[in-house]
Amino acid sequence: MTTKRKIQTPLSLDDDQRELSGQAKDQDLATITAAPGEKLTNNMGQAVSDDQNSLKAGPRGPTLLEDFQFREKMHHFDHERIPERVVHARGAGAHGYFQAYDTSLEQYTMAKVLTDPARQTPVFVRFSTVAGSRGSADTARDVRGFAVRFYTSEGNWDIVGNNIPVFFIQDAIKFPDLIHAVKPEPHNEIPQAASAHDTFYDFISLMPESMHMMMWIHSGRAIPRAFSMMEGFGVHTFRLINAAGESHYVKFHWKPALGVHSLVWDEAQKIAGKDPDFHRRSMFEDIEAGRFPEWELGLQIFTDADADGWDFDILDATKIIPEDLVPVVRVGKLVLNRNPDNYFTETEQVGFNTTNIVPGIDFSNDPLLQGRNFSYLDTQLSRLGSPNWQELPINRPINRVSNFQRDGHMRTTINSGRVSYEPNSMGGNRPTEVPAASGGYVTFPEQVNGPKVRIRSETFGDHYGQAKLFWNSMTPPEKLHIAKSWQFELSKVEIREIRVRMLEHLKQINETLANQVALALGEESVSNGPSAPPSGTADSTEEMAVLAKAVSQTTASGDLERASALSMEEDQPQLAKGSKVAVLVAAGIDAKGTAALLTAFTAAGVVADVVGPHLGSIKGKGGAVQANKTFANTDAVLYDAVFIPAGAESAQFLLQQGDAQVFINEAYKHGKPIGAAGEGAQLLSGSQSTADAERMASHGVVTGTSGDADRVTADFLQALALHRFWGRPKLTALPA
Ligand code: HDE
Repeated sequence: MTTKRKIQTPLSLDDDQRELSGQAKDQDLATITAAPGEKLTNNMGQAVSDDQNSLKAGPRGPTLLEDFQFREKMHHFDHERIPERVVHARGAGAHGYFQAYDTSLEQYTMAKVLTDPARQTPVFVRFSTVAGSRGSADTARDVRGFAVRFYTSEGNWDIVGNNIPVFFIQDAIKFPDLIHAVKPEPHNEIPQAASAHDTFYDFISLMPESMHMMMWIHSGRAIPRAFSMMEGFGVHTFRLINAAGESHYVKFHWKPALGVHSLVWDEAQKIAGKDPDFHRRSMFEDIEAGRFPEWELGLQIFTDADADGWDFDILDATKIIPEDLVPVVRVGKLVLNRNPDNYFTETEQVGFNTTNIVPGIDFSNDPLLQGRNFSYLDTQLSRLGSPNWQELPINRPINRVSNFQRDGHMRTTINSGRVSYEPNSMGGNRPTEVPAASGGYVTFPEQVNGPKVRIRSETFGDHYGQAKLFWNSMTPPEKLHIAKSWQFELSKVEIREIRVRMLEHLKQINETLANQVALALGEESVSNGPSAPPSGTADSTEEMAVLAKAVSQTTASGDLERASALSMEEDQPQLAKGSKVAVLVAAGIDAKGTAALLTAFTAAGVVADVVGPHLGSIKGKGGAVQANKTFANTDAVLYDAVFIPAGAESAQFLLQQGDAQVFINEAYKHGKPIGAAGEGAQLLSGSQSTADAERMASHGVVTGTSGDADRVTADFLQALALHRFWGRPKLTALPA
């Protein structure tokens, strides 16, 4: 028996659509799950009797051309791959829904998806990196794509956004150059999914408009901890249009329920080897386990009159509108609650398109957006191979599609009748145009008047003001990581002139930062301004202290010195929820204490892996614990924290294990909470020592006797909510 499950919303067709497409009712768009006893067939539906041996002239003879079963199977296999996306090739997606809050947005927009709180609009979201190929690692330093498709009753609406609110370039005509520069170099196809190479910085060093984006790229934003811990941004200014046809400008934001968190660069690089699927795996597992990723949609709504007072142009995608100037109003919730059934047919074949909009939403004249509006439709033709790509299940809108378009490669809709043109008298002139009052899409009639010119507006001219604002808005640890990232990337650039040009740009942003980077590149200071001790030769607290004082004079930001919501360490919800902890065990572990710990973790929404010398049952005091990971198959970089339960025998065993020591050292070095109960604390050595337990607890190293287990667990969960502790003693000196 064949089990066919109809693909769930948004992909199911209503009866009208079926009739229109001519597809039989329970045959179309079925998800096939092989049932017990299911027959194997070829693609023509013939039952296959032997799928092990090709047809030969005798047992040792040549394979025959007549073997149509073999040829069909091989033909399909030979053509299984489609071109990967020219950018954003590496990605992962999920289904879910969006529901608006009751915020009376009708005064701004007639888009029902935003105004009707009773509706749950189905969505498909795809996250991605930009530069790497389809098989590259998730944790590359890169901006993340954050593309959301709403399957609204008025048609598909796509916000094809990123996790960084600005972009490298101001005009779409520079996009092919940017991507050529960042992709692997053409002569040797090196490096994969990395921007730290000559051609990228050659281009960037000649494009000062990219410097604001480059500051974000060198921050933790470009190495997120999880998709569910990233913000999303529509980047461009769009328009909201109300029923009276009035326009307001809008910027779209996605605010994650778990707050914004990042990896550090050392972790990101190690994870790329230990688990290149780190991000896609955790989203998949979270959704399977019912820990659904959530965001709120935020809007910054403003008018031309507001914008007149600002010293930057709202059409320039290299600028943010600081939330201090226009607050973000939260208007609805996005929940991802279903994994795709099949990666290829859903996540790979989804074709997002910036021109997918619905009545109530419109474009601005941002020249980057205008260029994208050509590119997305165009690119689907070469990637998905046919102008009928919109008929693929993942790309179909949920409402009925009815027009006079016909034919083309892989057309699946079967339009009946003789009429495929308009106007006609033979078909009753159906389908018929829809007036605006009844929901027909009408472009906002903006008055446009000007000479045809190839010119960059003078209002796009300030390239450093908001880069300075971003720098000023960082906490000292964030500044430290930004400085280190610049040191790393520029040190990989082989041509000195390019490195020196980059230092000149950094000098425009902040002299202390530039000096700090210059030191690592073996260059003279760019100015007589302050510089900190070189990285690696001192404790990072000294470096942070110098960078903390480094503040720039900003412009292009409404006279703000610093802006809220840019730092990932401030203004964030303090939640242990969503964290992942490694619990290190060995024979003799306090089994009861470990069980209580795991129960407390589950209650707090914290996920735990029990890491032991082998998988399965590990005998402990008062019972056994089950290890689901081993020291050989996992690593500290894959966790947010580490905990060592009590147990004299287990502590003695783990002390002899180099792997366990490295685990703890790495967690310490990466600023992660460490918890230890009873004898478990014996594993903390040297700088992590418990001599001054109170002081170490303030640095996120929580210890206590096994009798004090509840307090230790509670303090550890509190430390988890703070995520990282960068002021730890001897962080730089630790070998890990
Ligand atoms: Fe894209 N971009 N882009 N981009 N972009 C594509 O479309 C392009 C830009 C973004 O998960 C391509 O279907 C141009 C900004 C995301 O499937 C292509 C320009 C932002 C995704 C394309 C930009 C984005 C893409 C490649 C400069 C954030 C992945 C495959 C004018 C606001 C969507 C495809 C997915 C993908 C062109 C700049 C976001 C070639 C010409 C700015 C999230 O059409």
